[in-house]
Amino acid sequence: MFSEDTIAAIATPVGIGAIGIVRISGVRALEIADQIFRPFSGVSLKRSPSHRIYYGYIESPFDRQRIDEVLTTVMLAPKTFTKEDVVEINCHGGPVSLRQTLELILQLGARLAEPGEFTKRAFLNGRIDLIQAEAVLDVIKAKTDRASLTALKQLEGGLSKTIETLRDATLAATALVEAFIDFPEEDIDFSLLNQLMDDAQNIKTQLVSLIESSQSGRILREGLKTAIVGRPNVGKSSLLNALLGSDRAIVTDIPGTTTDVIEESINIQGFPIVFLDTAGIRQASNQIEEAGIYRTMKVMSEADLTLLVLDNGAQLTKIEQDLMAQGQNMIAVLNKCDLPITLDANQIPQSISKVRISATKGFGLDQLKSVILNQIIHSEIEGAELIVSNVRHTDALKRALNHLEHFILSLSQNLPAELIALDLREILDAFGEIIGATTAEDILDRIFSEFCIGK
Ligand SMILES: Nc1nc2c(ncn2[C@@H]2O[C@H](COP(=O)(O)OP(=O)(O)OP(=O)(O)O)[C@@H](O)[C@H]2O)c(=O)[nH]1
Ligand SMILES: [Mg+2]
Repeated sequence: MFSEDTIAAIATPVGIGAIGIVRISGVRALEIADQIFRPFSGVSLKRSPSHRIYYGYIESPFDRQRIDEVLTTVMLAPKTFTKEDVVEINCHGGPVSLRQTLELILQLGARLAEPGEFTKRAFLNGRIDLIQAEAVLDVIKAKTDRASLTALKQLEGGLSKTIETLRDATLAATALVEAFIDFPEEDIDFSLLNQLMDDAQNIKTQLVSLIESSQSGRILREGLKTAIVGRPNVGKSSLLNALLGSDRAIVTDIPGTTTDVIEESINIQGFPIVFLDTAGIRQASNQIEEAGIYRTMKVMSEADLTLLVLDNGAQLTKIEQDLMAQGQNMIAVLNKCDLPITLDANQIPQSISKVRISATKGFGLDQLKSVILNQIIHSEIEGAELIVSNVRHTDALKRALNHLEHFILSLSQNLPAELIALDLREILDAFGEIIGATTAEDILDRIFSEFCIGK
């Protein structure tokens, strides 16, 4: 792609920092920068070597007003992020000099970049594929070291390579099947059919393992949604506060203190865990409470994991037993273990893990954290090379798998080649969509609009 216009944006966050960067990309990047940059060396950027940093001033070409003392980096195409000419101006990190510098650049004919437009150009100019473009966003948004590492691996192209290989294998199979369409039945070589079946099974194995990795991938990306539920006053908010190590939620000895959902994240061994403290469940005594309990049930139904907090100093109630009966992915947290024990733990179903804690005294919390991790995170995530962490990718992979299974079935039933070729084309489309070879414009727009301006 060759883009006519030159784009510019402030690439660093709003606010005050040691430095702030204005980035320009496009054919006019150097010409525009030369009009506002007064280099100490006196040599214009156009005549200076690429991939170097130059010291000087930003000055308005209109009234000679000096705006900032800066370091300017020149990067000539094609060895740049966008594969276009790029100039980056490192200003002092105050909002005024950054804004004034950007305004001058825009007055001189650059256009303000849209969110993600630099990355979009990198993609459209073939420097990175769509998986890598999305990984750029994931690196930026990663909540923990581990999530960042997974995104970096995708940026390096690991997943891209795997999808490319699968796509090539499907392409080879398509060529074979299409040859069958052109040849009369008697000429068909049956060993080729067997070969086709083997190849399809191979692709399937890889697809299944990629799809399996996506559960852990989603957790790395978005965090494990963990609902904290239970009767009023059992210590749900105390537990949230203990896990966070701060007094985030209001705790009182009045039942019904929490009326809305409180969401906070912590990092357990590199996994972001999002805790949702909820209103206690009981027969509601007013509308606010009723609405709160309704939300609790909703949060629980959408969560990856539920911590059912129980009061160790009380008998199990009917509500709690009902919750345990329907609870999937549930951990029973027996709280207030610093007080005398009344609760009969044998009444808790075997299938539910039990952890004894005291939220206020702080014991049992480490054990709870490790039970949380064990419950959800499959061991294969440790050191796993490839993790699919993007819902868009997972959906396309699932679509490919459906068609592949249909293909395998059709092949085993000796259905006409024309028919089975259709499935292969759908699989090719799905792979193409993931890497961006056949992705519709509106999907691209949606992906890049999630970025911030300047990236
Ligand atoms: N002894 C003891 N008291 C606790 C413990 N955890 C919580 N409490 C007390 O139990 C009372 C209720 O605690 P909360 O954390 O507000 O309970 P909750 O489940 O959030 O209650 P609601 O928001 O009303 O549903 C407070 O007085 C806490 O100090 C514990 O481990 N041991
Ligand atoms: Mg509470």
